[in-house]
Amino acid sequence: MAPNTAAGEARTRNHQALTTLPPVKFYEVHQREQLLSVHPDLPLQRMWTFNGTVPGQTYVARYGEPILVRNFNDLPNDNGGFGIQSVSAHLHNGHTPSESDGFPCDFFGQGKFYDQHYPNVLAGFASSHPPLGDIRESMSTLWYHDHRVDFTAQNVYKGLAGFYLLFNDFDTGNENTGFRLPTFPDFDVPMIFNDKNFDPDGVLAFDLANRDGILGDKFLVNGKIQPFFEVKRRRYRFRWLNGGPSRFYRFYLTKSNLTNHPFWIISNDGNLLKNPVQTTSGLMIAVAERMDVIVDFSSFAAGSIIHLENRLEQCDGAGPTNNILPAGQGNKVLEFRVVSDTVTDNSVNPATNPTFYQVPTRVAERITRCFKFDRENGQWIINGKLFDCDDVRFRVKRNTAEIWELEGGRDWSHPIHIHFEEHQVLERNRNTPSLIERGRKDVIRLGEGDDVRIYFRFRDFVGRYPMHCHNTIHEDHAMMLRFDIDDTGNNNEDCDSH
Ligand SMILES: [Cu+2]
Repeated sequence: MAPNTAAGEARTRNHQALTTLPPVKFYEVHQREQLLSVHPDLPLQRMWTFNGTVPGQTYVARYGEPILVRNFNDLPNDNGGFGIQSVSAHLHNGHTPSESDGFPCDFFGQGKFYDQHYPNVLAGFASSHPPLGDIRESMSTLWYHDHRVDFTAQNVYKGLAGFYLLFNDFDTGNENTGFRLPTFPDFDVPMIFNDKNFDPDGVLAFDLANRDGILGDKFLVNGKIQPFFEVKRRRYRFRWLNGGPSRFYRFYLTKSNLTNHPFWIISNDGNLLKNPVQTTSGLMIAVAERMDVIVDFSSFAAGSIIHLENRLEQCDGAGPTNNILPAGQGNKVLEFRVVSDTVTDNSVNPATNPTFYQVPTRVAERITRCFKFDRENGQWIINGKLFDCDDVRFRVKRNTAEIWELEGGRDWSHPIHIHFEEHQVLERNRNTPSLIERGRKDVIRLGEGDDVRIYFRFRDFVGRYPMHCHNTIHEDHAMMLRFDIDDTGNNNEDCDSH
């Protein structure tokens, strides 16, 4: 399906699957400036939005129901000091044909629009597991954000991000059916975390000279600075997303007596784990990672206050120090206030060890490729090179499996995101990964000198996709590469080539 350039469409490549997976819902989205409050004590901020809100509208999507989003660029001429008025919206980590994926170089300017087709199909639907795919590869919590090459950090910092939730017959959004996870939206609440800086006049500020990573001193949840949230005495599902730009979090639920309230992790990067994993020692979230958790407030009396607290020390863009601050001395990002309503709770109790999805079995890989993430002359490189839109670093043969070995540099941490398919973490520093990391993921955390082996398949669609650091400052300076999926493949960047 060709682009409608006469009408102002900026898409340059044909839709791969619009006729085979026709959309059943249509959305019109206007990316535009909107004056929004981040805190009652600060002036209204000139945020860049999807349809007027930060975060942008939450998509409630279902497997088997393709949608089409028509994205208009209505951004203003005056950028207020940072941000660029051309955009490419990426759905992270949809199984999306390349031309709709929001490839960083598919950006388009003011007055244009771009049609993005989200098929909402399981990976493998047209290859390994026809016709519907493998239910174990279901995603739940996705997000979308601007991905404009060289300007992603600025544009997302200005507000261009939102949630995209995918449901199916098991993860239904209703606690009386399927896996019986807490009902959306009353007890299933997406939360995006950002840290930002404001100038002495209280206006949102972005340091254009910083190439290491921007740390903010104000902590925002869903676009508000350190808000409160009233909860009932029951279980909730929270979908925690680190929206960046650069900080790593380790979240604890701190009670007023400074002890921890344990909670359950059920999903990593939108992939439900095999079983819930309880934590009493917090939960680390790198930029772009999503962690779905179950928190049970039923043991608290009405009037109780619990803080969501980031206790991970981080002093600069290099990454966290890995010191854990004492309870009560971290960043109190959000205040939960328990209210007295008695409510029924039909959601599954994670302590009963329900089973969600097993990790699919592997097939033999065609090739192992190696990638080293490093720093050179104040820029960020992968295997010695900066990002270039036209440089196809390697070609993946469609419907084959690959192993990638990712190696971190000295002194720096990088959350690495690979578009399109989820990977399985086989080894981290030659050890079996933790229970939380053992599922499927799309962001891999590279701590100082870490090396990880990941496995994935590349199925169904062809075209260009990126791998990049999701510390968006690193990404923009230019820790990213382009790979293409086609029906031939090549062996570039294999482990023997460098
Ligand atoms: Cu990085």
